[in-house]
Parts: sequence; structure tokens; C-alpha cells
Amino acid sequence: MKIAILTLFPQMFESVFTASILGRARAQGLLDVETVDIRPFSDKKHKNTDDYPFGGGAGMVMTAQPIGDALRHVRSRGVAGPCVYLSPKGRPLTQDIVRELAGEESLVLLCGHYEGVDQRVIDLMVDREISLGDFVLTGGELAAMVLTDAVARYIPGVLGSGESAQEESFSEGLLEYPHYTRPRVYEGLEVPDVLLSGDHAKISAWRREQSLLMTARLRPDLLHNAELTEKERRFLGEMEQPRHAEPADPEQPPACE
Ligand code: 4GS
Repeated sequence: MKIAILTLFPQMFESVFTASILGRARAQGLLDVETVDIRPFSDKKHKNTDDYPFGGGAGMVMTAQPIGDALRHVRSRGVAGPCVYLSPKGRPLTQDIVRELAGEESLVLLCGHYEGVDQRVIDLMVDREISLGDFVLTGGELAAMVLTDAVARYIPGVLGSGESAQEESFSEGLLEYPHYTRPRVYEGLEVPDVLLSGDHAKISAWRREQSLLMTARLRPDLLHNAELTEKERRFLGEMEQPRHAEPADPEQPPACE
């Protein structure tokens, strides 16, 4: 997979794309990421890439010309995939979107800075606007790194076989069960007995139950789309009963969990 990243700060990407799994994927030729510095494409004498907003107001806006020329440059070099603009106005990123983008042969990621890019860049060149979430970053670069990382996990060979199997627990729409390793006792806390039992059917059942309980407690919103059996839905329904039986006292602060 080829990912071209249009940015004013290409140096920000170096360590992330050199180390660990992404570094290995690039060394193996599975992932081809190229950062393209927008600034040299500016036709201004001092290579400016931003200007004051029409209509006034605080901050600067990235001008369309250098972005347009940088995009034409990557297109001319055969990067034909969708142009994704990372911005808080975009559709919130989910694993479904990551999987969809991983199906493209290439991507162009556009990183905004300051107040963002001239709206005409979005209207003319951007195919998808995607947000990492409802918070504000200093620039789109970290968002582009996160997206690249998440997409790269889907490229065959990027993950070891053990790592890719884990994917299934999230694609079923539940949070992962808790993990334990040695020692058996840490600071007085023991590893649950079932995990030491050697009974693999029992261990699987326990892990599934933990996933259900953790998802119900921490992210109940995920349960609507989760793939649950009828029995599992009843199990969670029973867990809910005490909350209805004991309505919260409005005078008291909410209990933790
Ligand atoms: C995000 C976000 C973001 C917005 C970039 C303000 C600089 C900044 N990008 N998901 N201008 N959230 N971008 O906060 O993607």
C-alpha cells in the first residue's frame, strides 16, 4: 500500500515511520509512505503557505495554491487513491473506516495547520474528511500518523499471526478481555484461577464473559452493534436489573461505575 502525506512538517513523521512495526513494514516493502513537503510548492517569493482569513478573525488559513500543486505532483506520480483531510469536522474514525481505507491501493493524507485549509481545497480536492475525535490538535500530522498506523495493521504480513488474530475480538464489537502474565501474584493481586486451570473451554467462556461485562460497564454504546447470542443478551439483561431496582439518588454524586 502507498500512502502519500502532504504536510508542512515532514520531519515529524521520521521516528514513527522508522521504528517498530511500521519501520519493519516499510523495510519489507509492504508499506510505502512518502511525506511530501507542501512549502516548496508555494509560488510566493518567501514560500509562504498561509494567509489572513477573508472576513477577519484570529489565526491563519493554509492557502490553496501550494496544496493544489503538491497534490497534482503526487497524482502525476501515480498515487490515485482518495485524498483524506484530517480535521475535527470530519467523520469520526472507526475501525470500519480503517478497514475500508485499507482496501484502497493508495491514499493521500492532507495535514492541516493553524485554522485549517481554504475551503476550496476541501471542495475541489478532498474525497473524505476524517476526524480522530472531538478534540483539537496543533496540526493534522499526529492524526495522519494514527490513521497510517491503524491502516497498516490490515496490510497482509505487517502483523505477526498472533497479533492479527486479536483483531477478531474488536471486529465482533466488544472490548477485549483482561490479560495477565507472570508473576501469578503482583502486589497481592492474583491472576484469576481459571487462567491457570488448563481448561481451554472454560478459559474461552470466562474471557467472553469478561468481554461482555467490561463492554457493558465501560462502553454500553458498543453493545447495540455487537454480535451477541440470544443467551448473551439475556445474561446482560439480567446484569442490568439491579440498576432499575435501585434508582440513583439525585442528591448524591454519581458512584464510580
Ligand atoms: C484533528 C482531529 C485536529 C484542528 C489541526 C485545528 C490544526 C487540528 N485532526 N482529528 N487546526 N481532531 N486538527 O484537531 O483530525
